[in-house]
Amino acid sequence: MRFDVITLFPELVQAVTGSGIVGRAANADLIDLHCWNPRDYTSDVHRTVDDRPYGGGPGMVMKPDSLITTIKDIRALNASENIATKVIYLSPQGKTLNQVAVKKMSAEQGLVLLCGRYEGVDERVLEMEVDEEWSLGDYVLSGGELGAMVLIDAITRLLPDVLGHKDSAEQDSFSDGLLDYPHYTRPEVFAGKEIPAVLKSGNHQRIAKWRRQQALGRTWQRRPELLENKILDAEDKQLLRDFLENIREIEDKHE
Ligand code: 9D3
Repeated sequence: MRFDVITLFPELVQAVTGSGIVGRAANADLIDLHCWNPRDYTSDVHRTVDDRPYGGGPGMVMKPDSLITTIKDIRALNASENIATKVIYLSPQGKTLNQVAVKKMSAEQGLVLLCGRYEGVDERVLEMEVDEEWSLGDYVLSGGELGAMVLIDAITRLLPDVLGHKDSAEQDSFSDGLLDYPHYTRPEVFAGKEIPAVLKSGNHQRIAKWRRQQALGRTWQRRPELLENKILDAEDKQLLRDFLENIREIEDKHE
């Protein structure tokens, strides 16, 4: 998969390939990350990429000309290599990113990730060249670079051959819309706290059921909206009922 990132801070974005799973994927040529600095597409001596907003107000806006030229250059290069291209703008006005959207993006051949700085990008660039607009969530960042890095990370780990099949992306809790179950490792007793006995039972069916029950119960407690559109089979329903009955017993004991 090819990522072309348009950014005033290429060294920041390149850091995503510096370590971990994305680093390994880049070294194995499973992904190809290129950064494009719109400053290199300016023609004035000051290499100006921003200007004051029409209508007044605070802050600056990214000028359209160098951004359009950059995108056209990327499109031409991708076309010459028969790479289909989708252009994504990271912005607070976009839909909030989720795993379903990430999964769809992972099927693309090439993604152009446009990162804004200042107050954002001249709206005509979005009308002319942008296919999708995505946000990380409802809080204020200083630019789109972290969004691009988040996308590169989340997409890369879904690509064929990036993860070993053992901890494959299929096993991720979010791929079936539930939160994860709790994890434990040695020592068996830490600060006086024991691990759940079932995890030492050696009964893999019981362990799998317990984990499923924990995933269902924690999702119900912490992110109930995730269960709203989810169809639970009879076994899941019973596991959740038992989980809820259990916490009620524990709550009663504390009264
Ligand atoms: C304080 C500036 N705000 C005025 C009301 C608007 C604003 C402009 C530009 C807020 C943030 C930004 C820069 N943010 C991004 O480019 C961005 C972002 C974000 O801020 N939050 C969540 N996801 C994203 S993706 C890109």
